[in-house]
Formats: sequence, structure tokens, C-alpha cells
Amino acid sequence: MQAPEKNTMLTLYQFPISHYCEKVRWALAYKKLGYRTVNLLPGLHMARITKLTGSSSVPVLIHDGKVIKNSSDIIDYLDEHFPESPLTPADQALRQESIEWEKFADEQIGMMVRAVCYHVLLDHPAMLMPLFTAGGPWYGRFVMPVIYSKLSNTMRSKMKLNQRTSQIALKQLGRAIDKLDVHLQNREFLVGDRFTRADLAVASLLGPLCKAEKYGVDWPQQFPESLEKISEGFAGKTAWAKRWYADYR
Ligand SMILES: N[C@@H](CCC(=O)N[C@@H](CS)C(=O)NCC(=O)O)C(=O)O
Repeated sequence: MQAPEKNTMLTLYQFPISHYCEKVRWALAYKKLGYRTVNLLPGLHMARITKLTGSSSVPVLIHDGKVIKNSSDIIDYLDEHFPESPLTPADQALRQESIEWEKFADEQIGMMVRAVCYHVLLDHPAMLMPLFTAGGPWYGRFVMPVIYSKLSNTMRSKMKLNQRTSQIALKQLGRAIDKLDVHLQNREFLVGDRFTRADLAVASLLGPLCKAEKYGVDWPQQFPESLEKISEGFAGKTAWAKRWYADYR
């Protein structure tokens, strides 16, 4: 175990449900780093995170007084400061390749999975509210029902979510998964011959759709039917993500 240096402490500000936060949780676990989490209540997180970083999005990592935002920058930082169990290849060409696949995952998997899942789940508050409040502040389960309607509208408007955009996201997600599946036909990993940040990014960002067990969230046994169908539709093509979860998470 690579313990943080004396007098240093790693703190992750996050939403347990967020797959970009899962990227960082996985990176920390892969490096066997101990850390503290601050689980925030979606909707009430903004002032606290904006004060830290100037914008409202999580994950945010604090280490030794330094504030690092954005999951890929956090992985850069962790590899630089805790080089054991690297996630970025040392070879320059492989490094570049892994960063490009991670960017592809962030943009073509992460954004699309989020749009597809929230378009369905936001209409199922009884399922979503416990996922928003689990592990968070004690008052979350009292406050969430009061703010839910406004939060749901804000999320839909911020992500420009509607029937049409979620269909477009679903098509894009299908194309992205096909591209990965073709690339992985005769390979164990996306880049080179070992697990890298590219594989970690793809698997964690698919995590909600695969209901990944080690994600750290109690997924409902059954998503609403339309989302369950989407998830089942991709299951045959994403066996590699499940394998990486089983072997490296
Ligand atoms: N590019 C960012 C994306 C992070 C992101 O989209 N975070 C979402 C949760 S999945 C968030 O914090 N949304 C609330 C907000 O932006 O206020 C990363 O990789 O960290």
C-alpha cells in the first residue's frame, strides 16, 4: 500500500452516482491510495465546489492543499505524485494513444451514457432520489424531495435533454461501443499490453449502464424498462468492460 506522505491527505469531493467520479475512485483504488470522500448532494453542491475550483463540477481532489479538478487531470496528477501502479504508459507513443482513448471515452461514452440514463431516470424520482442521497449528508433524504423537481428541470436544461437528444446520444453511444469492440477484437487492452487509463476510463464511464458491482452504488435490481432494454442491448458488446472491472477494479 502506497500511503500518502506524512501530513498529506487525499480528499475526493464527489457524487457517488457520478461516473466521472467513479473514474477517479478507480484510479485511487488501483494505486491503493487511502482517501476521504466528501459526498455532496446534487443541487446543493454548487457553492462549495465553485468556491474550491471556480466551476461546479465534480470530481475534485484535494491533496496537500492543492485543488485538482477534472477526472483526466486528476489521473495525470496521481500518476505524477504517486507513480506506483502507473495508469499512463511511460512510452511516449503509447502515452499519447492512451490519452486519446481516454478523451474519446470522456466525450463519446461518458456524455452519452449520462444523457441516455438521465433522460429515463429523471422521470423516476423514487429510483433516482436514493441514488442521489446515498452516502451524503444526513438531511439529504429530507431535502431531496423538496428540491427534486427544480433539480430535474435544471439537469434537463443543462444537458439539453429531451426525447430527440437522448435518441441522438443513444446512436452515438452505439457507434462508440462498436468502434471500441472492433479495436478490442484481438486485444486484451485498448493500448499496449497492459491495463491503462484508457481501459479504466471506458469501463468506469460505462459503469452505470453495466450496473458495475464495484462501482460503489447500490444499483436498482431493475432499471425502468426502456433503460433496462438499452443496457441489455449493449451487454453482448461490452464484455471487455466487465472483464476489466473483474480484474482491475
Ligand atoms: N470533464 C469532467 C466532467 C465532470 C462532470 O461532468 N461532472 C458532473 C457529474 S457526472 C457534475 O459535476 N455535474 C454537476 C455540475 O456540473 O454542477 C471530468 O472528467 O471530471
